[in-house]
Parts: sequence; C-alpha cells; structure tokens
Amino acid sequence: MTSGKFEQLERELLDAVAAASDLVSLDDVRVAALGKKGRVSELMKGLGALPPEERREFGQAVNGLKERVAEALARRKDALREAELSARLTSEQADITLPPRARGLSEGRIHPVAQVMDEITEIFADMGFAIAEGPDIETDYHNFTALNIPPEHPARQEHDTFYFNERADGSRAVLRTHTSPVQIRTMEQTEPPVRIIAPGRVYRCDSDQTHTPMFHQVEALVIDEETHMGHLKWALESFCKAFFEVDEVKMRFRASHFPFTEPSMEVDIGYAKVGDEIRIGEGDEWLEILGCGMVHPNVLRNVGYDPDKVQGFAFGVGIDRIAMLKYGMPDLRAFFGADLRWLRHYGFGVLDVPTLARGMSL
Ligand code: 2NM
Repeated sequence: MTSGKFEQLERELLDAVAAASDLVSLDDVRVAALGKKGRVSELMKGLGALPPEERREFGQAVNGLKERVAEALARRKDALREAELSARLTSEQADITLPPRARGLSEGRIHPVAQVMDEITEIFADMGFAIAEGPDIETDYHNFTALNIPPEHPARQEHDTFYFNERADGSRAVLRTHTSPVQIRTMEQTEPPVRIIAPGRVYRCDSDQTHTPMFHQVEALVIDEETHMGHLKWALESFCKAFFEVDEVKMRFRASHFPFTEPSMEVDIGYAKVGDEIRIGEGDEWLEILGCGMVHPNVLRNVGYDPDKVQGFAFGVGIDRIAMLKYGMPDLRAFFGADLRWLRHYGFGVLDVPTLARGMSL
C-alpha cells in the first residue's frame, strides 16, 4: 500500500468522523474503521504478507493512522455529547414557577402521622426548640445504659426490644425502643443549655389492637442551670392547647416511675365524650397522653454533665396515639396498612402545611 493510499484512507475516515451527526452514527464510524473487521484492522492483516524489511514501517504507519482516527473519534464524541446535553437542557426545561396541576395535588395525601409530626415540630419550633434526629439502629448503650437502664434492669424486659445478632466483639445493636438515645447523643455532643425535640420512629416487639411493632414518638429535652417542674408544666400545657386547638386544657399529673427521670410523672388530659366525638378541654373523663419528669442525675453524669450545675426536664409523647385522639381515627393498625381509601379519608392536603398563624389543621 502506498503512502498516497494511506493518506486517502485517513482523509476518508476523518471525513466520516466529522460527518457523524449523532453518537450512534459516530459509533458506526468507529466500528467500520477500528472494529475487528474495520478498515484499519483489515490493513493490519496485510502485514504478514510483506517482506520483513517493510513490516516495521508499515506497522508504524497503520498505528499512526489508528491513533489519529481514534483521537478524532474521541474529540467528535465529546463534541456530540456536549451538544446532546445542551439540547436536552433546553428541551427538558421545567418552569418551576408554574402552578402545580390541580389533579396531582388533590390525589396526593399527607399521612396523618406526618401531619401530626409537622404540627408538633411547628409548635415546639415556635417555642424555641431545635429538632434533633438520630439513627433508628442504636447501640445498647445509647438506648439503655446511658439512660440509667443497666443490663440487669427490669425495665429492659418491658421495652420488648428488637435485638440484632451479636457482633464479633460481643455487642448487640437494637432498634431504638424510644427516641431518648437522640437526647443522649445530643447531650454528648453539646454543652448546656439544651432545648430540643426528637421526633421519629421507634420499635417494640408488640402487636395487637393498640400496638404496632413500629410507631412514632416525640420526646423533648430542656437542660440549663435552673429549669424546673414549673417550666415543664407550662411547656406541656402550652403544647396541649396549641395541638388540640383549644383555649383551656385540664391536665392531671400522676406520680410514676421511669429510670431516666426523678421525679417521674404521667400526664392525663381531661375530655368529654359527646356522641362518638371526643372533646378535649371539657368534661371529666381522663386520658393518659404522655410521660415526663426531671432528668435523672445519673443520665446527666453519663453524658458528662455536672448534676450540681445543670438540670432540666424531659417528656415523651406517642404521636400515633395523639393523632388518633385529635383526628378521631379509631383503629391504629389501619395507620400502616397503606390502604388508599383510608388515606383519602384521613389524609391531609399536600399544601395544607400547619402553621401557628394559619392554624394546625384546616
Ligand atoms: C419519657 C418520659 C420521661 C426522657 C428522658 C430523656 C433523657 F434522655 F433526657 F434522659 N429523654 N426522654 C423521657 C422522660 C421520656 O417518655 C415517656
């Protein structure tokens, strides 16, 4: 093959590369030139038929041709890719300032648990609480030991814990049985004052009419130099009024026991039953809605705080339970059944975001 023919082939191939108008046809050009049966590869096959003294020069010429064609292919590929991307960016543009389609919005529903969680975070954010989160899979230490529940403590049985298999080092992870480990992690990482709520999923191996193995909780924690039970009572009363959207609530504090608080209390809220409806703030029936107390000195010590210098309160509320109460949903198990009829009935509009100014639920 003469050098003139080499040059002609190269020109042909480079022209074909330049003429390829999209990535698919460019790849056809690549296969026709450099593929196994492509024209450059076919050239290489002629190498063996040449006299030994010509092979070296011929081989170098073919390789040079191959390199230049490959380089042209790569450059063309980049250019076509870029052009394709800009074409897509222009054609797939979305005007995010357009109003949403009414149909999509009216079909979608916010789950009552999500709605109530939004309501609760809105109320506490307004009081100056920060929202804290942590992992669902916890260490035994954060879920129990740090909370003044040592390994032999009977409270461990009551928690119906889901345990993971033992690790090589003998430790066992758990699905958190409450959101308190979030408070522990927060205190470990920050100095007082602390003012947080921790909403989220919790897990207990318990399933019947009134229990699901996964449910939702929000816990609150306030720690500083002089926070006392008066502040706790005020915070709970303010929360209940805002949440149930009433001007007055009746609350009853009963002495109780939790390992992580001392003293500990359970709180009942007064209600009246009118027909099938439950009216919060009226009547003389009582419903337990939360547990609370002053954080135990051992818990404070466990996170490196000095109980002679700081103190504070904590409480925990079951979200699913107060959602049932507020929105009159009688069956807890329907919450997690993913039944669209139930969601359409009890769900909330996508744009009805609860705010204190507009109201919690519209
Ligand atoms: C409750 C009741 C009472 C609680 C305590 C703590 C911590 F981490 F500060 F020790 N977090 N949550 C607490 C106290 C939770 O739930 C019924």
